[in-house]
Amino acid sequence: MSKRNQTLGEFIIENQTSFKYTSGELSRLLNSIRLAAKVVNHEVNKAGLVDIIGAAGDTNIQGEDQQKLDVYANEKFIQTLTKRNIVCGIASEEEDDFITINSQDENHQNKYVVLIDPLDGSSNIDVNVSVGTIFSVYRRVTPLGTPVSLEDFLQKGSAQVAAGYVVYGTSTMLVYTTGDGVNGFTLNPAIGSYYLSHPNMQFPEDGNIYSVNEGNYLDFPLGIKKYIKYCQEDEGERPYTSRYIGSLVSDFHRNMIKGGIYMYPKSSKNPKGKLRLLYECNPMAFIAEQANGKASDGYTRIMDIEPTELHERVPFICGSKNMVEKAEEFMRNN
Ligand code: AHM
Ligand code: MG
Repeated sequence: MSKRNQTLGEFIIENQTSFKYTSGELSRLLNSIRLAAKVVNHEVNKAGLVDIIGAAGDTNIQGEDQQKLDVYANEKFIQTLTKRNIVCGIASEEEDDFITINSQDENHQNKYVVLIDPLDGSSNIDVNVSVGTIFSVYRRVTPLGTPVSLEDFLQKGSAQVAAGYVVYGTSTMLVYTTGDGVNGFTLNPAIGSYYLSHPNMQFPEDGNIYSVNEGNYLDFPLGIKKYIKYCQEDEGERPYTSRYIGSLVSDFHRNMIKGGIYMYPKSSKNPKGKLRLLYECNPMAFIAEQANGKASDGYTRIMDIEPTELHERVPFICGSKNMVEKAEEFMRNN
């Protein structure tokens, strides 16, 4: 049962028995994410103070400039997750290939794989706008005792056992699900503890916010164009409000609290969509569904898509159920 004034550590321990694989390992895994997020948070907050902002001069596999904090966050999450004998492999948006983890003595006995976008929306750092971390956890499908393999990572979103995000915003929050609802915890920076601040988070069924990069409008599929026009029509609750931060975690977080829809459709610039199925869309879809929302590529439930490669991209429509269904209706009919 969720209680206010409960720390994340207490909540994880109290709720670990409601998780269907009750070995305590998942709790330890969430604890390590909580710790790494605190370290990254500290660094993100210093971004304006120290000479850490700006590109590191490296380009990730997606051909995008990496920011220094991307590199830092990537290292911190990987280090923290590697040390604890829980995770057998990590795939990161910032790494070309997955990382195999095996300590000398445990002979590939770890059960979980983690997929992570260590610092999403990092182009916002230089201008002091919120960024986030997104993570997704699966049980491996290959036998214990063997090295982790690609198929352990290429699982459908519906097989996720946990997912969450951290938003480094006006306050820092960690929001996660283990398939039993969604809870949000706010970091008290003076003490360094996260407190349960948003128990049982739910998307309102309907909303009046739409979030999309309208600069790409001319390239959008007809169904999306017509849905955007529908959002702008003067009828009933409409026109809706347009809000786009350009930081998925922040746009999602606002929409979950206030009711809204986020869209990143395909366009000629991003013919398959921009967002990554494994690091961004699946974890957000799991959280959305656990919070009574919906996530789709316009036609198919995100979590039903069979992944074929680690860095795969998909169109993404996510948010309040009725709004996503309306957008899907426009996609089907156009
Ligand atoms: P990133 O992982 O390189 O940071 O890209 C993902 C981000 C999302 O957070 C955000 O919603 C989207 O890219 C914004 O893209 P655009 O600037 O094309 O609107
Ligand atoms: Mg990202």
